[in-house]
Amino acid sequence: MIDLYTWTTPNGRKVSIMLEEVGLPYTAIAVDIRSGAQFEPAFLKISPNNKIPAIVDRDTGIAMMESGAILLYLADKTGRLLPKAPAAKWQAIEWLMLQMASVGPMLGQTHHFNHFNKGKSEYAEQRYRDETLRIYGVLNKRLGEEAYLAGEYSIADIATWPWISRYEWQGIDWTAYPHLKRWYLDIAQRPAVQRGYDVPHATTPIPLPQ
Ligand SMILES: N[C@@H](CCC(=O)N[C@@H](CS)C(=O)NCC(=O)O)C(=O)O
Repeated sequence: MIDLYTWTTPNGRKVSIMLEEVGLPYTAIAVDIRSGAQFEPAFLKISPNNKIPAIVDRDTGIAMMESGAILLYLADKTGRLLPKAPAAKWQAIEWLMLQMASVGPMLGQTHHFNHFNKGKSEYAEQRYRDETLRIYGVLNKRLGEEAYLAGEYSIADIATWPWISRYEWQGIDWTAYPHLKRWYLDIAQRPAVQRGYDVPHATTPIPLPQ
């Protein structure tokens, strides 16, 4: 049994989608980051950087923060969604690291400056919009070559997809990204993704570009 501390954000959804995909039993514990619940001392013991997601694996007693590390842990625990062949395995880790280092942090800045705080800084809006479009281009190119980021569906896709699901906040015109759109819509059809998206509670339906 896994305790998942989460909220309705892309980073939280990565882990609920993974848990749904591998079928591990888990309890979702809502940490409302709008009300400051991430700063509660009990939560900080599990997640010292005061961010969701975090897990406690009651089978092993292991507590973890950082979604990329958690995805690797769950893949290792279940033997699922990290390819076994060395080349594909390292590709999955490579694209997972790109998600953690670039996709999440840069698109997150776009949400901050271009969605929530428009008009505060023209420079930051331009900078993060350009970087978001550049990253969309990198992903689109890769997905024009492979069906999924590491060839087969893996934790790299699970880490990246929830960030792309915020494309409306990022002001994306899909015309330039047909391969990324195909991948996004394909993953959106997966029942485990649909269930994981609604954890810890349902918000709006998964957005689907035309
Ligand atoms: N690198 C972290 C980022 C986690 C993160 O940024 N979580 C956000 C929600 S998506 C959060 O908990 N923010 C609360 C805060 O910063 O106080 C991960 O991938 O787990």
